[in-house]
Amino acid sequence: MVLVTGAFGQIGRDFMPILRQLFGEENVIASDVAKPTASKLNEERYDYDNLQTIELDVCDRGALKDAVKSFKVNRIVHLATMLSAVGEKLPMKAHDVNVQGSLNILECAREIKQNKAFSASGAGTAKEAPTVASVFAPSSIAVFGPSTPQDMTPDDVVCSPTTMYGISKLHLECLGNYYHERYGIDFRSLRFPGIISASAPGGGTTDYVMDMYSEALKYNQCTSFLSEDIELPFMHMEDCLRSAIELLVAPSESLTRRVYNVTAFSATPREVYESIRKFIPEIQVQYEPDYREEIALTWPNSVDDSYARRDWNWQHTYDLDDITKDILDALAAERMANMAKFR
Ligand code: VAH
Repeated sequence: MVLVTGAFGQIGRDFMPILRQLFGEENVIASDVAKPTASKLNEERYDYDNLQTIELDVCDRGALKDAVKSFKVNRIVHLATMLSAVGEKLPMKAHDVNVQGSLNILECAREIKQNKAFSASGAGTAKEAPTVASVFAPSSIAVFGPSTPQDMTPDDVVCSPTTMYGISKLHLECLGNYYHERYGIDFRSLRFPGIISASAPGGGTTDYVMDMYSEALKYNQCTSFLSEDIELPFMHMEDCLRSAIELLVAPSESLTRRVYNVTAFSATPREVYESIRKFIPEIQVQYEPDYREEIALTWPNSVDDSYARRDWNWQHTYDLDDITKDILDALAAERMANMAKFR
């Protein structure tokens, strides 16, 4: 059984159908700190049927262990996290969820593996020992800090993050490597750039792009909370999910590391504006930097993901204009569907 934490978050909601297809609908259980209501599931058009869902707080190790045991979990996709901007507003909460939560997840993975070894030795009473646990948990380019080279930042470089989110993701990476080396846990992680998807819940610094798209469509004008020349790496949600699956199923012997940089392209708010203008020519833009600019300035302008492209043949497919067209079309279709509902 595959346990997904944060299943109703930005990545989780789009990842669930793919994981159910890969592992079998009956072998994936969706968990989140609060189950979405039926109306939210319907309203947000989650295309899941007969989905097993449980309410699970990753900060509650006892509840996690109970869930792992009762559902015979043998693989964990750990997506529960608090993003950068909200993490700077609530740093202690972000530490609980991102740091304590990740430790709890890896401890569960260690016990799964221990039980398997215990029952395989015949000494235990466990009848059906789960297979070897493996954990996929996203990291982020937020692990890099202002002292890291900001152009084509490599995988192996000094990471001195200056946000609670970045600190917690660096902790996840170090802990994942520790549990891999010491306990043999098959931990895999990707340092995601800004992920652009129509389902962005907000709370991220890179979500300025989604704000620009949705405002452009509604008002023919948009505002960026970052200055026009702040360059950051990005990828489309579909590239994000495909990279996660490709790493999840990559043969272990092809991997030269547990954590990989991945990206598709880099862009500035001005380039996002110019891309929108190709589809909405009359669009106007304002740049109103806020506290999130300080966060963005500590991150790379671009990252080098050549190890991912070499070890497991990573290739991105969406560039900026592809994303702009895809998201504007998706938002326009959503508006039409909502208008039809109220006719
Ligand atoms: C955030 N979308 O903005 C996330 C991401 C690189 C940024 O991790 O917090």
